[in-house]
Amino acid sequence: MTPGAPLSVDVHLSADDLDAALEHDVRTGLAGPGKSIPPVWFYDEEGSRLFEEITALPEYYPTRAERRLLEAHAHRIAELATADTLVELGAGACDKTRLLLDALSSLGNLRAYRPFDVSDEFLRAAAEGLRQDYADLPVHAVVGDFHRHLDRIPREGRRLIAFLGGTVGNLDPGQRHRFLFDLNCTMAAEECLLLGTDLLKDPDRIVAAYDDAEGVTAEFNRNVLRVLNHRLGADFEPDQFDHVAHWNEAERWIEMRLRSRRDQTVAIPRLGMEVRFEAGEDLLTEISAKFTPEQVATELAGADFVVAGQWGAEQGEFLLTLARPCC
Ligand code: AVJ
Repeated sequence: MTPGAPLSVDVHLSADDLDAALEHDVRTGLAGPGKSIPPVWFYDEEGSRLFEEITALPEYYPTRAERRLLEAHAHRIAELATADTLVELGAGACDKTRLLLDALSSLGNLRAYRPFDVSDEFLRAAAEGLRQDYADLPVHAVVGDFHRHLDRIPREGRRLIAFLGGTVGNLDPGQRHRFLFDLNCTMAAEECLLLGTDLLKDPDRIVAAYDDAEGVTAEFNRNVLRVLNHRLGADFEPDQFDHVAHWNEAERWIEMRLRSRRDQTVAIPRLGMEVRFEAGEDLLTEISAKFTPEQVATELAGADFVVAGQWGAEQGEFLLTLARPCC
């Protein structure tokens, strides 16, 4: 451990809580027809590594587009937010975090960084990485699930809460409303939310981003089956499922699916379950919604936020929106 400013980790989600959540998701998602599993289970060590690989693919534009927007506008965002604490929900992308930390610290305001994530190990690694360059910055990590523990994030300081990467698009409209509204309830009037969302564009480009030529996304998708094998003793054969990236035009979201190549039965002994798949039957593993700038503003307004700034609408690739609670 490097000496320097304090590092603390508050754990609101134990290994047992995670096991219980996985069990619940598998029982409700795999029992009947219309099978699905929430995307949070993609991200074991291998899944996180595959996601990092995805972000470097030529087809996967969102990460680069968001980084360019932060490079161009982080300073302005920091001026508008005048925050002394950066809270990051889903602390994945350290290089993007650094752009925000640098902008806040160049204004002389920065006092603390609070990454929030479901993975304890991941948070510790990210915090350690940052300490090389921000030796004096106190890091207070919080381990939790953003459907349940938003209210456990300490309210200390004047916070900028960043939710980047377009991850809010993995929630359906009802879940998004609830998430934004719950978040709003934890915020002081002068605090800001910085939200990253992928923009609606040519469906061919969107589909390519989720079905790359090298097949990295296909491996990322199948990896969720390996996670179920490791954690629940299931006997999924990942190569008996095809990767599908389907553009749902009506809902304006990408659906990632795993399509059974044949009739097969998968045993999940730890849950006493046997799951039957017919040939061609799909398991829905992720939705990733694409937005217009107006829609983002409308959804934020529906959760009692007002927009203080939007960046990226002209380029049409990706959007950053800064918002404040309105009352
Ligand atoms: C980081 C969750 C936003 O939805 O684009 C990448 C995850 N899935 N390729 C996304 C992902 C397939 C990504 N998020």
